[in-house]
Amino acid sequence: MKMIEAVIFDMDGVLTETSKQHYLAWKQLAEDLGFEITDKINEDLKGISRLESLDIVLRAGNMVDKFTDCEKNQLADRKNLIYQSLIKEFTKENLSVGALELLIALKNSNIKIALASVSKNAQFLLEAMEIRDYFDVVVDPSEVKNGKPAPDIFLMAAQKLGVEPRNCVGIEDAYAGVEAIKSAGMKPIGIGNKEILNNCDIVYKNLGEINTNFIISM
Ligand code: B16
Ligand code: MG
Repeated sequence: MKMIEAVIFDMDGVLTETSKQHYLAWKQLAEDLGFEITDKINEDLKGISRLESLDIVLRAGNMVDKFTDCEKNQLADRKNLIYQSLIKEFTKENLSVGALELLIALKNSNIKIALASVSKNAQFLLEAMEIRDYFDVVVDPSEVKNGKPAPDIFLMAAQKLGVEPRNCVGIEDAYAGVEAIKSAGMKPIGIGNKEILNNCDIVYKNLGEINTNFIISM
């Protein structure tokens, strides 16, 4: 029987806790537009692309039809500038608990590693947190047609790695991300809250709880 050959990671909420900074940036943008968002919206934004997230935020302020596509792009750029100012001093200290140890253990077990983040800031974070060299493949989200929950980004990662999807494990913090992993025919591991990630059988609080031998035998 073939065992797991590759692990495909999500970035935000898995390798680092940037969902907080994404939320704070959206909150700031909403305030600039004259409305409030609460952290209840946070789960809906996880794993969702920048422009799709903007629509979710604008809907919360009943403003979704108030802007042209060009204006929406400008608003998304504004949010991104706020987000980038919040992550500009990130270092390896901002890696999630157990992230570095898991990457090292996977490398030592000859498991391939890829990144399947829809964030256009993921490359910056890989470099800033000094983990780029662990990744055999980093998918460029601008090459991917359909965002999560579509399987596209995970399938592209597997294809670039040269590994069959059924021999891949995907690790995600977002409900939409777990759906993407499952639709890709891969095995999902959730990071976060079991009640929120109720579409995933295996959910850990953080990467530090994951045993590499368990992954290999999945
Ligand atoms: P950016 P992931 C996702 O990253 C975030 O979860 C989501 O909140 C964000 O809107 C999206 O990236 C796009 O990010 O605006 O930086 O391109 O979870 O797929 O690593
Ligand atoms: Mg995520």
